[in-house]
Amino acid sequence: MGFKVTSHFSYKFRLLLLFTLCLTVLGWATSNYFVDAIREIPKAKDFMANFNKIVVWRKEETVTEEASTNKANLESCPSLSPYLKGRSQLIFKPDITLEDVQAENPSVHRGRYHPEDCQATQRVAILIPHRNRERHLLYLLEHLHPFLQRQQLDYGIYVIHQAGSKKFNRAKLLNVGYLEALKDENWDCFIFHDVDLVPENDFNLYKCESQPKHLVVGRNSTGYRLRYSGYFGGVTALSREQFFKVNGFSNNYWGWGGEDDDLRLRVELQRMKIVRPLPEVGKYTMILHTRDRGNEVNGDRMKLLQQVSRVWKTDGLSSCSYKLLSVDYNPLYINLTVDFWSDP
Ligand code: UDH
Ligand code: MN
Repeated sequence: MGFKVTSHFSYKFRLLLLFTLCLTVLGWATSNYFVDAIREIPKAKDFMANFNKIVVWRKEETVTEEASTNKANLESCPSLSPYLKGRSQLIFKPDITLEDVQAENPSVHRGRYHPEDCQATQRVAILIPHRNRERHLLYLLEHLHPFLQRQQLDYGIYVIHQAGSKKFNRAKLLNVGYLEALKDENWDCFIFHDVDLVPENDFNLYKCESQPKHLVVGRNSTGYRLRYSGYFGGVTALSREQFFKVNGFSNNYWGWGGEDDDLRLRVELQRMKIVRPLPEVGKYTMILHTRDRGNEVNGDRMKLLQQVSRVWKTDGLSSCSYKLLSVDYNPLYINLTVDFWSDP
């Protein structure tokens, strides 16, 4: 019995000893591990912080990815926008400011807009040659922004401002507008737009067709009749390819007149045919003005018009040299200021 108890005790004792030994070893091993782990905590903290950032970034990426796939997946806008109103009587408020126009067009940023609910069928750049017509520009922006949004266009408005007070060159400014706007976006269509012509009917679509389009069928100042047969001035729409094909405008028309007829001849030389909207649709209000200083009638224009077929290939986009003084992304338009008189 005594032996049994002793042997039983010693067995239990040995078991306890073994157990304690195991615990000690385990304790020592894990304490080492925890010390290491604690030493690693700052790193771990950093890692977690970065991990969270990565997670956040991933989330943002997914959102933007979704937005862009959504944009890609958006259905095309209908060929005729449901927001069109038809002809409207234009009112030019004398006390309106650029800030008012900005407030009325909250979806326009840096001169650009695109519809949110559908994919526009064309990306359209509106090019406006400009000098010293701030009031006209304000009225045009006031009417054109809502007009273009009603047409569900993906568009940008460029104002090409001629620096200095020497002879004005509308055509060359428009060439600059085309070349510079293409650095922002691969625009499908270009609208060459006088600053003082405001469209009255939003069925006059600011889009390009398979042929160059003349949009000013009539204006209030001419009793809404075409100024003369073949007139191709005021507001025209040519696709990127059509304008490139004719080598753009001539750069050699200084002062008023002829550059628009020159463009018509270039178009005809390429066997393209000018199209126009119906008279009821192609109606414009011209803001009345007198002739500007620096834009006197160009006495050379008839002579220049006689040599179009000979010079069009070498005079145009391919030879347009200019000095770009500034590019400003204003809220309602992109302003390019250009100097033609100093070296580029
Ligand atoms: N332009 C300017 N500043 C100028 C000259 C011309 O911004 O100093 C631009 C502007 O976009 C204008 C376009 O060039 O709309 C065409 O010039 P314009 O409006 O002077 O040409 P338009 O044929 O008139 O309309 C010519 C003079 C009319 C005198 C009428 C007197 N009864
Ligand atoms: Mn005018």
